[in-house]
Amino acid sequence: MKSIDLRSDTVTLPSPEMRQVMANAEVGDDCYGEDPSVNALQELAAEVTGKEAALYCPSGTMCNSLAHLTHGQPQGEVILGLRHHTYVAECGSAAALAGMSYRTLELKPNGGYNPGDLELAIREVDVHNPRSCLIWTENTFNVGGGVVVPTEELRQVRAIADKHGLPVHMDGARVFNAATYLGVPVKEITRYADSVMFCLSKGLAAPVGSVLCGSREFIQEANRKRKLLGGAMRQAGILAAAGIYAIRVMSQRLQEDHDNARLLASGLAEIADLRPDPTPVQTNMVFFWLASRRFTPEQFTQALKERGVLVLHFGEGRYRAVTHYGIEGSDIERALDTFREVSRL
Ligand code: TLP
Repeated sequence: MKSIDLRSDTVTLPSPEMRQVMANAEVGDDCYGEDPSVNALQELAAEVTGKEAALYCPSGTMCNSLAHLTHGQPQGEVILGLRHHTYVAECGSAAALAGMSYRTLELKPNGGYNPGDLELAIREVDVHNPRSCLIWTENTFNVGGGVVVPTEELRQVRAIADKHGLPVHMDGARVFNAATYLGVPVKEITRYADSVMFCLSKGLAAPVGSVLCGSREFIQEANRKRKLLGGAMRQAGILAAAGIYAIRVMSQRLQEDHDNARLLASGLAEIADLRPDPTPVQTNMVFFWLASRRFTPEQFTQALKERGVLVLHFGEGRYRAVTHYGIEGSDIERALDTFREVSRL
């Protein structure tokens, strides 16, 4: 029986067509800038995000680390949300790698900052203070429920950043989901940030990789840091070719994932013991709570797993199910049957 893996959209497998494109990719040594497929991916990523240049990296975490390293400096400070992925799930990279401290703020449910908090978080220039170096945004906002940060919020952040001469980075791991939800081109969202990273290996279903985009100067410097981190690859075009296919083809099917997520959320809402997050589902993520104390999180996820459904426990009795390529409407129906069965145990 097919297992229905809803733990993340990172579990997607390449389609037969994507594998074909990879097999036929033209390659070269990317450290000499000679891999035509990597170059083509970087040009496409820059065009899609409306930036001058782009850099292909092994992971989203590395792209975000490069943003910390390139915008930041030792004794600097990055301003970010308490529940932003780079703070909660990237091993403290700004501190560990870039020598910076974190100024964390509570975010609004829509993933935006309270403008007053943001202004106050920016340090005065004083010998005692860390230097404010960077304002972070994340879109879609993962832990916030996969919500799309409203454009007005991004505009406000941009205005405050400009007032204080600070750069803005967008962790756009799932910015194609945000663009699908809003029905706008990706560049309409990324225009409010100086740099943006997006992941090819999540909803876009490529096996590996993320892209960091920004000004030519920024990317040139980030390229040096990528070398430092050991992220410079050689015949990476085999992977980059999958990335091009992901952007061109796989980005067109994300609405299907969003529809499936809504179907799942409305089914879960009917099941006793389960409480969906109050924020309505916008993209491909469904968060819910287990109200009953009959199961520990381990018992609950195990009972589902034994019946072929995988979800992720996000801590404190909150769970996440993510829809993605490979999950069909019929899988959602089967997953709901399984949730009903487990809730009757
Ligand atoms: N997120 C993964 C896990 O780390 C939880 C997931 O399954 O959602 N930014 C955001 C917003 C992310 O959600 C992730 C990965 C990353 C960055 C890091 O990307 P990778 O995994 O490519 O390093």
